[in-house]
Amino acid sequence: MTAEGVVLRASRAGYAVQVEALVVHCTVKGNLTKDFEYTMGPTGARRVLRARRHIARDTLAVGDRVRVEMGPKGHGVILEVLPRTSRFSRAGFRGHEHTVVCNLDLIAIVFACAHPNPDLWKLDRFLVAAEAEGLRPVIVANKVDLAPPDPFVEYTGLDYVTIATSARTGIGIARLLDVLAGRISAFVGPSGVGKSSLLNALEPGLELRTADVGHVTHKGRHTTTSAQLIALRHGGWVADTPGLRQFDLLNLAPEEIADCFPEFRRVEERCRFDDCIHVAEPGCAIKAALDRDEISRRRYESYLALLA
Ligand SMILES: Nc1nc2c(ncn2[C@@H]2O[C@H](COP(=O)(O)OP(=O)(O)O)[C@@H](O)[C@H]2O)c(=O)[nH]1
Ligand SMILES: [Mg+2]
Ligand SMILES: [Zn+2]
Repeated sequence: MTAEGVVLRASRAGYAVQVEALVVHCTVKGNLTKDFEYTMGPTGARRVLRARRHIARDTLAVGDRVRVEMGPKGHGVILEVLPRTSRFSRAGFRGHEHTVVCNLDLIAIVFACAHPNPDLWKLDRFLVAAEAEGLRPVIVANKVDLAPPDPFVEYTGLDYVTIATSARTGIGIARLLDVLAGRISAFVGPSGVGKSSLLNALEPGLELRTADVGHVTHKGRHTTTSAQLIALRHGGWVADTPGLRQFDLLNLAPEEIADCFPEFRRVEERCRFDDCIHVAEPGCAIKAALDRDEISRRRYESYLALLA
C-alpha cells in the first residue's frame, strides 16, 4: 500500500514522514539517491528536469511531499518525491547551497500593536524578503489587547492578509489557525513581539526556537541545528529552522526590489524607461502616482531606504 506524506525531519537514520495522522519512519528507495534539477512548469510548479546519479544531501529535504510504501511497525520506504513548489535555501557548508525547507508557502510576519510599537520600515523589509522568495506573507498584528491594530490598516489596503491577534486573550487565534491549515508556514519577526507566545497559543506545549533563542544548548532547549516541521493539530505545519531566523533580504537588484512592492507592480509598466528605478528618471509613473497620492509616501520612502 502506498500513501502520500510530508517529510517532518531528516537525519542520518532516515526520515520522519507524516502520513495522515501517523509519523512513519522511512528509508529511501535506492534509486532515489540522486540530484534533481528543477525548472518552472507552465503551472508555476517546479518539475524535475533531469536527474543526475549522485548522492547529495539535497535529494530530500524537510517539507518534501513524498509517496511512501507503508511497511509494518510504523516503518516505510520513500518511493518518490513530488514536485516542489518552493525551495528555501541558504549557503551551507563550504559554500554549497543547502535546502533548508521545501514547499514553504506562507510566512507569518509577526509584529506587536504595542510593546514594542510596530516598526513599519522593518515590516516592509520582511514583506520584501517574503515577496522576493515567492512566499505568501501574512501579517500578524499581535498584542491587540494592548492597542488597536491601526498602524496595520495600510497593509490591508495593499491586499495583504492581516490578522489581529492576542496570544494573551486568544483573539484572532482561530482565524490564524484557519490560515495556517494545510500549509507549511514559518514565523518571523523581531524579538519581543510574541512569536513564542503565539505558537504556544496555536498549539499548547509547542515552543520553537523560532526567533531569538540562538544556539542555546542547555535547559532542555533543542540542540539540533537542522530544520524540522511541527504538525499542528488543526492542520498545517510550522517550520522550525535556524536558517529562517535570519530571514532577510538577499542581494536584490533595484528592479527586483520595486517588484516586491505590490502597489508598484501595477504602475511601473507605465514608466517611460524599462529599467526605471523610480528615483530621478523622467516620465516615472511611480513618482506621478505619488504626486496623486495613489502610492503611500511612507512606503515609497521605505523603498528608497531599501535601495540605499
Ligand atoms: N499583552 C500581551 N502580551 C503578550 C502577547 N504575546 C506575548 N506577550 C508578551 O510579550 C513578551 C514577549 O513574548 P515572546 O513570545 O517571548 O516574544 P518573541 O520574542 O517574539 O518570541 C512576553 O512577556 C509575553 O508574555 C499578547 O498578545 N498580549
Ligand atoms: Mg521567542
Ligand atoms: Zn519609474
